[in-house]
Amino acid sequence: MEEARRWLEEASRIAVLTGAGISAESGVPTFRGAGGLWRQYRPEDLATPEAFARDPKTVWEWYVWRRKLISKAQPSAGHRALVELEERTPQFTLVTQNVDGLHDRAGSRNICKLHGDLWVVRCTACGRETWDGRTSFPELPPRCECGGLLRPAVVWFGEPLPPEAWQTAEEAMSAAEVALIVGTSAVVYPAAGLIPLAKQAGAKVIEVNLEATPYSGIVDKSFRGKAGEVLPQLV
Ligand code: BJW
Ligand code: ZN
Repeated sequence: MEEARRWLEEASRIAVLTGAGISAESGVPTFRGAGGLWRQYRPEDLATPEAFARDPKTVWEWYVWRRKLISKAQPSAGHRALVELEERTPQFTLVTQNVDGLHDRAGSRNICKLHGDLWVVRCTACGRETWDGRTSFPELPPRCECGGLLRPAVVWFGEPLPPEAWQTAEEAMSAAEVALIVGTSAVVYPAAGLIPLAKQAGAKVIEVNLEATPYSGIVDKSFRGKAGEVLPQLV
């Protein structure tokens, strides 16, 4: 712990990668593991363009359920510790796979959203993107002014990541002296590939997770614990 604390204190370039685990203590269910199911569906079966094409109403019902839940949730001690780390670090990039907006609400600034944003909708016909904070809709699926179906502006399986966000993430991870990986199962690519990328580029890699991940063996320090408990100790 002491050594990892010192790495974070002395580094002037830090990149962080977060996943659903950092929001678990805010009461937002993770995708995999206990509590990952919604009704009888697995997230992997809902977070696809095929599921949306087949049954947009059910996919939207899942997103509306999550919107309601997240709108009532508060950022956790883990989110807040990353704000503090950002404030004292000259070059800091927070790369997140999360779409919940809790890093924004905690006060993080330099956020790179790899999988989009739950609070943004995109028209499947005209492509227009707008911020949309509603937690209930008069009809599902909701429609754009142009008449087209709206979808959440998130990245589903089989879809490309936003190229600009991906480039920023790769650059930040390759340039980092310390990479901090928090609350991700590290099984979804290309995001998980940022971990070996940082390591190969020479960063000290610190992992914080309740459980072991496929990369626990290659990182420099692996802390098994809750983000909301470990991060405040590290920062
Ligand atoms: C705690 C905690 C606490 C709990 N404290 N810790 C290479 C190999 C194999 C497959 C592929 C590959 N490259 C691409 C693929 C295919 C696919 C993929 O990765 N599949 C694998 C699953 C096999 N990837 C894609 O399809 C990606 N696109 C792509 O590759 O495009 C290529 C392309 C190019 C050009 C044209 C077209 C295509 C897209 C991936 C999109 C992922 N989308 C989702 C949904 C987002 C929207 C939404 O939220 O609704 O993103 S899926 C879901 O998984 C979500 C998450 O961001 C993502 C990662 O999950 P995460 O965050 O790691 O959460 P969990 O639940 O898995 O883990 C939580 C962790 O927290 C656990 O480890 C716990 O222990 C821990 N934890 N409480 C600390 N308190
Ligand atoms: Zn439209």
